Amino acid sequence: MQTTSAGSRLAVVLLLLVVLAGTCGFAAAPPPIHHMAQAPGVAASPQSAPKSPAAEYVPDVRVRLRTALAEGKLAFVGVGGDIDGVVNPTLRVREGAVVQVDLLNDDGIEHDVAFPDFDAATERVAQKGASSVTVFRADKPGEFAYFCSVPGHRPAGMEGTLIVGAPRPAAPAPALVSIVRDPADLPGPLMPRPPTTVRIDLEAVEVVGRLAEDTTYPYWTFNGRVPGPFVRVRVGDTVEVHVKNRPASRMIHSVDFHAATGPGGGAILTQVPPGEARVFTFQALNPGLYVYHCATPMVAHHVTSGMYGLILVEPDGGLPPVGREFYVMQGEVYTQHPFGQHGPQEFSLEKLLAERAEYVLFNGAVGALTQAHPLEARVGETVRLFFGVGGPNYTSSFHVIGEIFDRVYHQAAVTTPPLTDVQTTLVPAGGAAVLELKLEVPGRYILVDHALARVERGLVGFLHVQGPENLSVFRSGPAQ
Ligand SMILES: [Cu+2]
Repeated sequence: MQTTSAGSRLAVVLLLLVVLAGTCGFAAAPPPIHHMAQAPGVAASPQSAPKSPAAEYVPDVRVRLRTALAEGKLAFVGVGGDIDGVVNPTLRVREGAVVQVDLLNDDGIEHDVAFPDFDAATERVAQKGASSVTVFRADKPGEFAYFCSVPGHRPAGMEGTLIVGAPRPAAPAPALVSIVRDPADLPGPLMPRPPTTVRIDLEAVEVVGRLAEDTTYPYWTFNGRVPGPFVRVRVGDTVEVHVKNRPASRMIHSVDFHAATGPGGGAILTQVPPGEARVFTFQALNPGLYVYHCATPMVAHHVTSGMYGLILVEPDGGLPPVGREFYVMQGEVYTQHPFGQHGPQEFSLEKLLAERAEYVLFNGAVGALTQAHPLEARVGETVRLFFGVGGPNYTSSFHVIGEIFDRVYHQAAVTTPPLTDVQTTLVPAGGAAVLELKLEVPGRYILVDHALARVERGLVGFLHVQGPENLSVFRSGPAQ
């Protein structure tokens, strides 16, 4: 056991290094290290060579366990998902999955959790409330033990089974409503024209939608999606905003356009009870990219529920042409149960007021920009991201792993020359930025808030870039 433990710690250190390198974007293509250090005296099998989980960045499976002392016995107890509350839960993962295990010390006794068949273990943690994490690839099928490696704890009850193989045939999942806005769903640049009147229709839709795998949340939306529709007008245009509230709604809703000049941005004129409609009109005096959001008390509750979007007021002559444009917004969700809990989730006012989000999301749901709608582009294109933060509370340190923003219209000030060559840009709650990237190298780039703990709460997106390799810009191995 000692040799395994030493190997495991080395493995954890190596993993951390590799993961950190990948995180900060300075890692070249991962060197061919085995993903786990071998226990001393164990030869690496040739076919198990380069499979660094760091390349995955986001684990395929995340398991959370807490330690517990009950009736004189020690145990692990599952947290969230299918294993919530289960003592020494049986963990099932598919072969090849990158598995992250979070261990929370909940009894104040020193523990770890070890998966010796995968040379993986967490650090030992002794203080109640302390945590440790291990990551490994489940690279062989079968049934394996996991347990606490502190002497005496396994016989005292701290052990369970990890099954690696074909997933259990799942009961047919109920069709969950998606509220995700496709980031490619936005109108194109406006043709040159004199100022005109533009009509916008917003409908408040309260809908139980998919928040994460097997998890739902009572969203409040504009037009059924998060964020609401992307609105595009030209400076000088007159904007006529029609706000409808579905008869089935339980709440009053409204809209505050940051692009409007006038009290409340329209909020006072648009408080609309269920089944009714309101109209207000503003002239778009200032070019820029602006947030709009519901402004009915409690405003933060309406915003966290999904009621935000962006309006672009194009400057005279529009923005310079680019290959593709995308629409992405960041927001937080405050649920009573912790991140990862399956089933219907309910809102927590206490967590909202404490600004302790359980979920932090791009375009409304976990997986919105990784599974449902990754951004797709080609080498040689310049892409423009219209990025906004609905919030309601968190500022974003927005970053694309593996890329550099060639131009940043900081604070979405499109009438000021853009900053050039920026790694990470701050976008405040209720603010936006216009970001441009020239794509030189194919591969998968990762949209994050560089407050990276938020990745663990769902805040991650992919930008897939197809096209020929560009070895003079980026290559494995030495220069030639
Ligand atoms: Cu509302």
